[in-house]
Amino acid sequence: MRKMFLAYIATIALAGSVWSETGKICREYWIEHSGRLNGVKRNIAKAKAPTGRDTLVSFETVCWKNSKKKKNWGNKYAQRVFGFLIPEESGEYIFWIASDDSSELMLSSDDSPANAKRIARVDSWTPQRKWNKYPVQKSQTIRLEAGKKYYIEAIMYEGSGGDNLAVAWAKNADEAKPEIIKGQFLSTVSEGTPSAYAKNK
Ligand SMILES: [Ca+2]
Repeated sequence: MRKMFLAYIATIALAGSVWSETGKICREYWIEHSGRLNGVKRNIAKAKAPTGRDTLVSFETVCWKNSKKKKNWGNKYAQRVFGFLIPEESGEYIFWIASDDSSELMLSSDDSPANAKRIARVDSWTPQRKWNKYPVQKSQTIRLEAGKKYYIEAIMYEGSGGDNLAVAWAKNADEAKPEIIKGQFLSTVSEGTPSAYAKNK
């Protein structure tokens, strides 16, 4: 009986952890998307159900540099990548976003999506992991505290041709070396957590 009870508790814990795991970040995508980036914001504001959801092990969605089979994910789609950023070290940080087609990166001052502000963007498109095509891809310097949870969210849309999305960061003193944010600094959110764009900012 005790064994059964423990198994039952373990099942509950497992079910509850699907959308709240460290080492990963959530992605939602809409296929047959139209309306560029404003269309993505409308999807979110109107709670349009995504075509699908998955999780990523770093803040990057297409990895054709590592796999010839994944050169492009698709055409006419939109996506948002969202979760918590949990730095291991306090300090001054800089963020970058690279994407094809356009994108925005939002970062909160705490774990609430409502306090997120846009810190970087791509208005047209960039090659994958190309951090310096436009000055607006790079954020201002932002102070982060070790162990604190910060809500982070990127939105992006793809029309046609190549597609990619990645977010990098670096300590201020190390700004010549942007690194894609690894899963160890990321965590998924609980199901039902609102988007930073829920109020169509
Ligand atoms: Ca494209």
